[in-house]
Amino acid sequence: MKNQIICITGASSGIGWATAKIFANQGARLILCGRRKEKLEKLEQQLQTDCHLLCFDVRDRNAVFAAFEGLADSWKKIEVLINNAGNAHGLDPVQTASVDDWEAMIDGNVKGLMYVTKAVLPSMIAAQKGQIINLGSLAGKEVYPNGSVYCSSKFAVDAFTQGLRIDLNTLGIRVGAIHPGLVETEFSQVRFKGDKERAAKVYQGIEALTAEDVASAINYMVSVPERVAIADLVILPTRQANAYIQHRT
Ligand code: 8X3
Repeated sequence: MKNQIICITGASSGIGWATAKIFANQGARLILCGRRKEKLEKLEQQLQTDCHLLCFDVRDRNAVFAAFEGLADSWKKIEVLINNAGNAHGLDPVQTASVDDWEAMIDGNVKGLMYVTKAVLPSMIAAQKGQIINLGSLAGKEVYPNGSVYCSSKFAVDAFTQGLRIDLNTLGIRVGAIHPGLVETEFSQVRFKGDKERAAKVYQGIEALTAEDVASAINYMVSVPERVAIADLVILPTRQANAYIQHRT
């Protein structure tokens, strides 16, 4: 992994941040993408490795393509892409949910992930090697009440991952997705628009995964021999059986 160029979207918090740390500790060179420049700079200061910051919103198609086209030659050969950026907005039935929330999820989790993938692919295709890991979710495997559009966005990530693996099959590029269940990050605070109390309830009475748990599974997907492609990895807290059954005490 030493000196490999690894690009992480949504690097400024949660799973993205934890993943950046784990790769930095192994000497990877990191392209850290996020919306918040100050947060990215703060992260960069904590990492003892060569970093390049790209500040854009994955929903902004032109900004995404411009960011990757503008990379200096020394940063162009991205070997691993971690498509981590994405969020949940709201937890409401279709009939009362906000259309703005829907757009934020579809534009970011689905279209944004597709833009970044397409923008990064040319250098992997030229090298005839590379790896793309998409952050799916348990919500991309099971639909739960009030999650119709968030789940739709993650089902789309799952389908896109499968399609991408088919399309890139002759090119030596590994494609996989990781699907976490409950992870205690800013996820629920974003979903509930800053309502910390409501967010805290999501993790009450159950030991949720940490961002570091997911990051170490991503590290595993990247660290296996090149002949091995971890295609699909569901990771749950021990006390979560599926989207509905969680043992809380
Ligand atoms: C996060 C997992 O199950 O809360 O994507 O939707 S879940």
